[in-house]
Amino acid sequence: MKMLITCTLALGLVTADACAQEMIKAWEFNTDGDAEGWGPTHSLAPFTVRGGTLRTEVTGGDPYMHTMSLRADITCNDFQYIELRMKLDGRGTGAEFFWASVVGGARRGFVAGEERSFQCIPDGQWHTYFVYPLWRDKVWGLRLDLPEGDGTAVELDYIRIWQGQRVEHDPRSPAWDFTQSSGAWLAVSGGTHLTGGAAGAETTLLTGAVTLISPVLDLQTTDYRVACLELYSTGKLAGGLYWADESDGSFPGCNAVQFDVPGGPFVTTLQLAGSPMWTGALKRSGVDENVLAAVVGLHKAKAPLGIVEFHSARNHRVRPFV
Ligand SMILES: [Ca+2]
Repeated sequence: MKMLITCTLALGLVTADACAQEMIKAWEFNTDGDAEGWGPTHSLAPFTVRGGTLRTEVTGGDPYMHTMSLRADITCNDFQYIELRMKLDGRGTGAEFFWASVVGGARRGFVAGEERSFQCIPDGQWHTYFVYPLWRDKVWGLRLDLPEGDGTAVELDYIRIWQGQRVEHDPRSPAWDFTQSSGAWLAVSGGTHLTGGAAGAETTLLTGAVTLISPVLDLQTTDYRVACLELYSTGKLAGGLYWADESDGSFPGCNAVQFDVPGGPFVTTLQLAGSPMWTGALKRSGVDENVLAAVVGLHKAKAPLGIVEFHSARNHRVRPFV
């Protein structure tokens, strides 16, 4: 409850325009006996829609349900997200959305690499999750992989796909001003939508971890030596700064610098040059925080500035992130 109140206050800071969004597709499960095109593909039974929700139970390994009832293909962009309201009673916490793409005009099935994982809270209470797939091209099917654990009870109120507010960012610019907008960074899972405000961009953790991902970049790692990270947190965080030479939103686990945040205002400088993994193109950057019930604010403070600040290899301090 406390987290929800904080969320409301944070959202109140953003402009009406930043909230502009449009529903692309929704499965509400409000008609008894109608699963609206979803089926219990693997290790789920029974599978019943009644009283406004879809109920099912995990009966074995790798439980998942899927639909090909999008009807119209979705033309993809980074700012589309899936909203899921779910009650889960079990032990497992890891879930995933997979999507089926249209490749070269042909409809393909679900394949590894076209998925986004998110953490769930299996406490038998209702929770709403926001997941940004960062999918590409066109999508025609959706699959929900549920947490493992025989006997896990699942109740779904709805699954909705939204077109969120689009935010522009020049991929060749490593500079962001979070007091103006989210800078096209996204809280892709585990938190509320990352919104820009007078104090900077902010998200509220809805689960044990939130992952923030930058827009697509077109930079070279060799132009930068360090990252300066500044944030404000209401609690302790264990975090990591990740980078990738692909723009699909997947980050190799070895492409990371870890850090601990004590809570409160926090500024650190992370050494990147010298790491054998800090090489080649920089297409995405991401920050991962693991903590329960904390609010992360990415502040543009008086000085120094920035969430992640890159310094040039040539003169040691140019082109800050913010
Ligand atoms: Ca419903």
